[in-house]
Amino acid sequence: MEKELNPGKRGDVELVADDLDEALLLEMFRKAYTIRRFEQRCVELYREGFIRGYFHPYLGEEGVAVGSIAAIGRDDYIVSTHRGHGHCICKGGDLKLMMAEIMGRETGYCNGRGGSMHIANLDDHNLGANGIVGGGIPIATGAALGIKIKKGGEVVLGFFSDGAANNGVFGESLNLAAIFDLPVVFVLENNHYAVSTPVEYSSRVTDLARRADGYGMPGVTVDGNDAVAVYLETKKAVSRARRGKGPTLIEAKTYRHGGHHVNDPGLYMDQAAMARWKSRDPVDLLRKRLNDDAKIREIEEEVESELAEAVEFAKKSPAPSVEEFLASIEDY
Ligand SMILES: Cc1ncc(C[n+]2csc(CCOP(=O)(O)OP(=O)(O)O)c2C)c(N)n1
Repeated sequence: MEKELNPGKRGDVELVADDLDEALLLEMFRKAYTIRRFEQRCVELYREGFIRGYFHPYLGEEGVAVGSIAAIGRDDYIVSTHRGHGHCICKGGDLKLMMAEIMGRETGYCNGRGGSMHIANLDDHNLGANGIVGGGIPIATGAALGIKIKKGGEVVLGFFSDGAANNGVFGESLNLAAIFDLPVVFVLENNHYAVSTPVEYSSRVTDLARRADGYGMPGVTVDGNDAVAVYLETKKAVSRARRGKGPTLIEAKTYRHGGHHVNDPGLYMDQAAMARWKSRDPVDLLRKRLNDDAKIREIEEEVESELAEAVEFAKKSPAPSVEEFLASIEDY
């Protein structure tokens, strides 16, 4: 298991925000800032015609990926969603390979054939994003079942959103995970909309963590814009999973900064709610927790140059060839 950033502060003693050391907070800030800038740059590249197909920004939701993935180690697994760039970056994704994949280039994570919604990276134990809404929930459960059968010590974080929580696989997966005490944490990113359908319309119970009761597992609602709050809750759930006590459902409440995908102006969104959530921007909240302005500037500059390199790399990379594509189909 990789060295923890907060050694000695685990176990049965409950962590509080003040226990977090500066190195961990700086790392969280770096990740949040990277997701923010990576996606802002992708939106520009989309408008310039370098990215085609769908692109679902995670802008505004960064606190969930940053906080939850900081609470697991390199050997632990994640399963992502169609809005998955943040998860991928936090699990160690290489910006060059991500950018190349999103631009459909041969050098990308899936040789440019998966695009934005299908980035997977087994080296980082990232079991992949998924264009099927809810499709990742049983994958996370299956991975946790595999770990249990092999008597491994890893845990799985399974990400999905409020719309996905209304799919049938949600019930089947949570029930199975509960009865077998599987080492999985279900991270429900409640961004309040499934495309244009508000959660108040699709569910009578809008605190979706309450659904955990029906499956016999802890359910907790957390402020998804506060990466530290997400980290602390995930740490508890991960510790429980590692002790063989089974799954937890964490509902992280958050809000998209715009429409469902890059071409959706999101006119149906509640603008007052949007302004409230934006006033508690996840990247700014992390920045405010840090005291070292010089270090913050240094991180921002490093991220900017890493991002510029990634864009350059992707732009210079070739598109996949038709011959190779056809050969790869024959390999199946
Ligand atoms: C099984 C399935 N049904 C429908 C769709 C079309 N679709 C794509 S995204 C989406 C909304 C998903 O909402 P939610 O789970 O809340 O995720 P969010 O986009 O809010 O992150 C839908 C219905 C799909 N991709 N897969």
